[in-house]
Amino acid sequence: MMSFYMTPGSCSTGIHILLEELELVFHAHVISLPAGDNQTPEFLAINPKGTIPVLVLEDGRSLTDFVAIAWWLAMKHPRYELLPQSIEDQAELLGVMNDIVGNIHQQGFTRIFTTERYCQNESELDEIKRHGESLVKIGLDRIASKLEETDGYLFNNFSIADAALFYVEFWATRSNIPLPSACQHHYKLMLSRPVVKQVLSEEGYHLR
Ligand SMILES: N[C@@H](CCC(=O)N[C@@H](CS)C(=O)NCC(=O)O)C(=O)O
Repeated sequence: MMSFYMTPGSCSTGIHILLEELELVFHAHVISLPAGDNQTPEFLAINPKGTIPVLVLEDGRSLTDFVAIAWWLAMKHPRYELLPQSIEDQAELLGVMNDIVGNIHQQGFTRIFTTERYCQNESELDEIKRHGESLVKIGLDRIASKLEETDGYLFNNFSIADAALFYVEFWATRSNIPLPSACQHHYKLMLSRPVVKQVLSEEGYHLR
């Protein structure tokens, strides 16, 4: 069986959604980031970068990083059509996912959630948080422009990119960062998917 290393309410929620959309059977290992579970020798042997999500395949190989895991899941299960048809659209999708994970998450939200990592001294905390919020807003506006060209989901039909967008929208709503209206619509559309509600509930979030 595959093993999935995850933290409730983190970026791994997006991969959790994809695993459930694909109706896959896996063993879930909860990693507590505040407790430092991601820095233990056991975890670093699985992912030397010390990050979640990680998907360990049945042959023992570890897949790390959101975009790589999501892409592997989609390619491995083509029947579920989690990628757009043309390779040009697929390439564009990878660019959008890199923007979400690389910029909105790793440049923006990390400054909000782990502000101390960016500080030389405490007086900089507020400024760094505000910088993070501004990067998140700019990034979400960029994604909203893409959403305005389509019919709800980023590439018309539900794809792996929507799972990435969902987790940053989820974080934005919980951090009181307003979503642009196209993202609000996308967020509601995602919440209307039974799997998304189920995953949030399994991870301890009961949204009404
Ligand atoms: N490049 C990784 C980064 C993922 C990431 O930053 N995950 C966070 C949780 S949302 C994490 O593991 N943080 C632990 C740390 O940075 O120490 C990916 O794309 O999956």
